[in-house]
Amino acid sequence: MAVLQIATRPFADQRPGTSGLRKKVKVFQQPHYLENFVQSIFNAIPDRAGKTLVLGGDGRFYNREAIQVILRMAAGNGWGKVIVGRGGLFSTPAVSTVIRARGAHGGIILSASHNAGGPDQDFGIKYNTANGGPAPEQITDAIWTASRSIQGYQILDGADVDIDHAATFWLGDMQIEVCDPVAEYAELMARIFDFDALKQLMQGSFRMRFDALHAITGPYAHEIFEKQLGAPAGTVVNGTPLTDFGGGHPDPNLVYAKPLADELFAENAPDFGAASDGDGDRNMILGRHFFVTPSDSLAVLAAHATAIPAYRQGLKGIARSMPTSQAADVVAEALGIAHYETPTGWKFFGNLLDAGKITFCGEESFGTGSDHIREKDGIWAVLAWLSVIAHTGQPVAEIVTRHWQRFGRHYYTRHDYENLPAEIGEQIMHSIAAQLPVLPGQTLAGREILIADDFAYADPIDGSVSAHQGLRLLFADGARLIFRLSGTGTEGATLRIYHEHLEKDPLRQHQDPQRTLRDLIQVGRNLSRIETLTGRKAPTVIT
Ligand code: VG1
Ligand code: CO
Repeated sequence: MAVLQIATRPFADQRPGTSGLRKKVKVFQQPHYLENFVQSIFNAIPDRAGKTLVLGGDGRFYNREAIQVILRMAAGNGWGKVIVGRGGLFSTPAVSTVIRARGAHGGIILSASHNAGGPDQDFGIKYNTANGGPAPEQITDAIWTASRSIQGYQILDGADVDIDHAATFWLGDMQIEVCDPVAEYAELMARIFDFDALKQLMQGSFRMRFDALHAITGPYAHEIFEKQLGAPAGTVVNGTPLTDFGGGHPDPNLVYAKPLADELFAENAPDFGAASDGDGDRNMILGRHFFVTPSDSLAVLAAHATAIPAYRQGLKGIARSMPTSQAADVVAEALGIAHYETPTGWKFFGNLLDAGKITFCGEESFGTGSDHIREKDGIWAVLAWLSVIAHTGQPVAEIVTRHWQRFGRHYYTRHDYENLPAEIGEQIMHSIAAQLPVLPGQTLAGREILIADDFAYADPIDGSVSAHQGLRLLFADGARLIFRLSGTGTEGATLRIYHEHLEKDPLRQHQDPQRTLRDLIQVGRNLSRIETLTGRKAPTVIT
């Protein structure tokens, strides 16, 4: 089979964001668009010859077509072998697992995560390196640079291959292994957790519901929760991946996973509810009549980590992204272990995990994970919670309430203003940035501002510096107010405003966060001038 050299021209908009390149499907369907980006990835990995690549996606619209193109391009670019999930499917955590287990050189994940799917919705592509984690900024920058000067790409001249049956075969000089996307991941989970203890929990009166939101975690959840742990059939709902996720947003929060939330807040609710996102790396945890914020979830899991066999020796350290609440820091201090604050995006945890500085890490955006792989991991978080429940014998609400009594409650909320005109988003950030020098010392809503800055991160392992990672106001009483623009959207700009306030008094730990934080919320609205500039009276999404 011949390798074709196809001439092309650069597209100006192939800069990877917080997590890969995300665009409308229609953008990816332009002639050469997908090929240009894939070739740019390959060009940024000059030592790929003869190496193994892992490939799969969350099953969204355009997944299957893209897989075939990437297989032919991998064969045309000298890769030795591609391991592809059956049906072209792999969750993000499973790709990370397989890269590590097989010693692969890297992986390509096709997903726009929690963004909607379908012909008029979003598609995405991200590259993970040999440690199983998202490519660090040096590599995403190299991909972007390559995309701006690309003149051609190499692709094998051939027909589509069968990706629907587990088998190993050749495509030109490259081997393709079509494998079960679930098996290796499920084996890893069984090594981390005490499946016998979890089976016992499922055999009692405990009832759980897992909503896969018609996205990738369905097959993983059916296998692990129902088949291996023995939860009754029907525990997993919306468990078949659909190309358009059933028309919804596969985003596990109270807004987009409303049916699950409604069920958990109804009379006779199950004991436990959880959901994951499009590509399976996010998680939402609910108890009966109780929502666990992702920031609290990280802190609670850290406090109870030794209940899980893989972490019985204790944690080395904990990291959280900057906008995530400081709840995990308090636990780290109590445990006498280090804690780190990184920019938003899982790629910034990679070096800390590889260097053995941290065991757990998390983000406020429903992301929790550990050093078992190099991605956040939705199913892992659910198994971790089930382990804590099995170990303590307490309901979710009690576990969290006791945690607050001991460590204080970090009231937390994020307000998103989606789909703003891009210039307005920039204008808001610039004008807040311009005020930063004069804010320290001022008192807003009765709180004194200690520090106001533009967050920059110096990676403690490789010394690389990432600037402009969010504008922060740190108050004397420990409260924080943070402004960022999203790096994952495909339309306009999304302004995220993060609010946090620590309450140590147990008698005041049971209020509505929107009420407790309303003064900070008002300061955020005033400083951003969101209403004046956009007319928006309320955020699009509150989490
Ligand atoms: C968002 C979240 C961030 C997360 C990223 C990818 O990014 O805020 O915490 O790492 O999505 O998650 P942004 O730039 O839009 O705020 V996923 O599940 O899309 O891989
Ligand atoms: Co995701």
